[in-house]
Amino acid sequence: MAIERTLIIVKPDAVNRGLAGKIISRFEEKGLKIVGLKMAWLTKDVLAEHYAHLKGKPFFPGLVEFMSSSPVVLGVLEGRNAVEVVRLMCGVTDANKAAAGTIRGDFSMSTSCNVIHASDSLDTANKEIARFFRPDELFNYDLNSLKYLYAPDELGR
Ligand code: IDP
Ligand code: MG
Repeated sequence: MAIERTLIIVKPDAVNRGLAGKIISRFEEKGLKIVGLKMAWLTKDVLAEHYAHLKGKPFFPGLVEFMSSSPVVLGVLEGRNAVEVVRLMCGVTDANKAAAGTIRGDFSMSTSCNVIHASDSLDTANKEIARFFRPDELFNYDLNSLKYLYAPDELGR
């Protein structure tokens, strides 16, 4: 399993409920490296692109309205198998069905206002990172804890 990067968005419900720090902490505690982090107010245009796979669904207009209702926090997380690890940490889309211990399972009861977005595949992650972050907003640096996070043979680079 290679070192991957994935995109997260702390959604408006989480920002407004004061959960942004707590949610980002979970990823740090897990051992994921933050290589990009910023706040932005997403436009309806970029959201239509980001949620293009849902265009035509009855909840689509409400989703775009919700996601553009306040600033969000965007992050790029790096780690071994990061795309799958972060999705597992978030839990399933319908937060009522998300397992306790996952972010959605612990912080939301909604299918729509489910506190966090995470890329669903490596291909999607690459596209989403490029959608929201310029190259100079992403950082390559050594995490001092790296040698305690993985065994030497697990580091594929
Ligand atoms: P994901 O966020 O778990 O990847 P997607 O199917 O990609 O789920 O949907 C994107 C977002 O659209 C969800 O996180 C949620 O905010 C919203 N959404 C998805 N399905 C529904 C629904 O059935 N009703 C209302 N909102 C939904
Ligand atoms: Mg999705």
